[in-house]
Amino acid sequence: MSDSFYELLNRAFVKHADRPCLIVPDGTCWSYGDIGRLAGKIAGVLIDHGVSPGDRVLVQVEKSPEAVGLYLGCLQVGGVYVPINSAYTIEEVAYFVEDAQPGLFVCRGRDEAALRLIAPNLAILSLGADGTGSLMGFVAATEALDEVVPRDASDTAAILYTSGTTGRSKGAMLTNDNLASNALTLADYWGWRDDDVLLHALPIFHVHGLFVALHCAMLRGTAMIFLPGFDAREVIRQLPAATVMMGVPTFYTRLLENEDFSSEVCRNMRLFISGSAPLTEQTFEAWQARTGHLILERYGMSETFMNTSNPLDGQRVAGTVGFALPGIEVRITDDAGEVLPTGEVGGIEVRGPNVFKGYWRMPKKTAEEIREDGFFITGDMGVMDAEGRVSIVGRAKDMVISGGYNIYPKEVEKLIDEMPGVVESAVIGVPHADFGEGVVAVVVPQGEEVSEPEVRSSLEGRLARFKQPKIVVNVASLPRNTMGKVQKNALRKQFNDLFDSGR
Ligand code: MCA
Repeated sequence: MSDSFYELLNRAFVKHADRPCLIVPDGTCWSYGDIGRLAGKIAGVLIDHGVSPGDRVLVQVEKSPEAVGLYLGCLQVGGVYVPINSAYTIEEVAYFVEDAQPGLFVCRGRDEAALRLIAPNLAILSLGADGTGSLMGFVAATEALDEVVPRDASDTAAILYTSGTTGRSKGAMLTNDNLASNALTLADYWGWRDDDVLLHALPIFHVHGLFVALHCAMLRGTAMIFLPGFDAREVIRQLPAATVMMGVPTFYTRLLENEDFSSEVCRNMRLFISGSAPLTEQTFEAWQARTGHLILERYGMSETFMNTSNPLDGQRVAGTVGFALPGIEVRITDDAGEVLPTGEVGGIEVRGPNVFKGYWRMPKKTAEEIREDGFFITGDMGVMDAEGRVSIVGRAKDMVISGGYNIYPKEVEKLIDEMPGVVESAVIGVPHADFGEGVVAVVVPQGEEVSEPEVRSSLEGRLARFKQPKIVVNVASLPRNTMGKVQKNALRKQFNDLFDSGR
């Protein structure tokens, strides 16, 4: 048996073949046997389309059981799975095509024609039946692959793109060992039970929904209520049948806003997990008051999967992300990498089998962010107490987290600065009741003010909607320090209440 992570999953699929795996809202149920067979058939199609071990399979599709099958089929043949956000525009996708150098692109049927224009030589399949080369169409006529193509623990199994401070996305190479070690650790740490039912409403192109959620359930052969996205009413309808939910803080605040949400709805729940963005103490407390449950907050990144977690049984403390997971080391350092005394704020660094092997085709960036002793510099600022409990207090990187998505201001500023009539801009995140942080563009116009619709229309088709500023404000000049650097802290302070003021 090789070190392919798929060996582990496949074993669970065979063992639990008759158990439900994915239950979709119309009641259709895919058993583990069904999902394993679908993966095997998709693996056959991938091989027929020339995918060899190590080849990147770039994927931009909607969430569906078939999309899960595609991920698994890709693992089975030793391909490198590269999922990208379904909200990305064709202009954004062009970057990933160029950077990932995929052997195959699996897309939505509706995007096929545009993709063929930007990448005429790329092998392209649409996932559903709506394209000219339909992957599911081929599945019907393909023999399932039985074996798992052998891979080493250190071979890359997936590349997840994370936006960079320079505006260029970096592909984090995640190995079979990264996937396996974190999945096994989490299923254990969170006490995954044989009768757990996971409510899955997250997207499956990020670590949270794709790896953390799917892997815990799949390793233990437990059912998932598999929703296409987050809709508070549908989640409330489904929650009584679930025992575990994973979500970003926006899930929790939206549920609390709903009058039909009560402790009765949560009667079978044993665990609510939150991550991808800071959970406020206010939400933690409101959740406890309404449901009696303490949300378990944990902390991870695309480059490292999960690093820390509040405990299953011990005390869950609001505003903290808990302890380093078993087998993972976390330290707080100063700029020079020296470990700081307990209680002092510094950079969070992480080492363990969860840490990625580097950025795809960016050895220099990798060397800058992974120290020689193996610690990864996360870019988050934090503090650790005497017990080892970690709290995150800020970010060293200029980044906005909106509804669990990371948005890098540079990428937005670059496009706004290109607009006629704009001298320069600064993009910041300020408190937003729904998304945690909302994107604001502070613009210095050349003459007349630059309006929100003007900014929106110039970004349309170039930048995913979720990254676009929700508010545009005009100012005469940007505040700068003596070195000439824009003082974003001053702007964040100035516009802190912008989303409260009825906009
Ligand atoms: C949607 N919109 C957003 C966001 N999502 N704007 C800002 N921030 C967002 N996160 C905008 C759309 O562009 C659209 O704008 C309008 O809201 C409605 O879009 P819709 O798709 O209907 O939105 P929604 O369904 O209400 O989505 C909100 C959401 C979603 C459910 C919070 O963003 C979501 O599922 N977030 C989870 C992200 C996630 O999984 N993150 C994990 C990554 P317009 O009307 O202008 O078109 S991080 C990770 O994996 C790390 C490692 C970790 O530790 O977990």
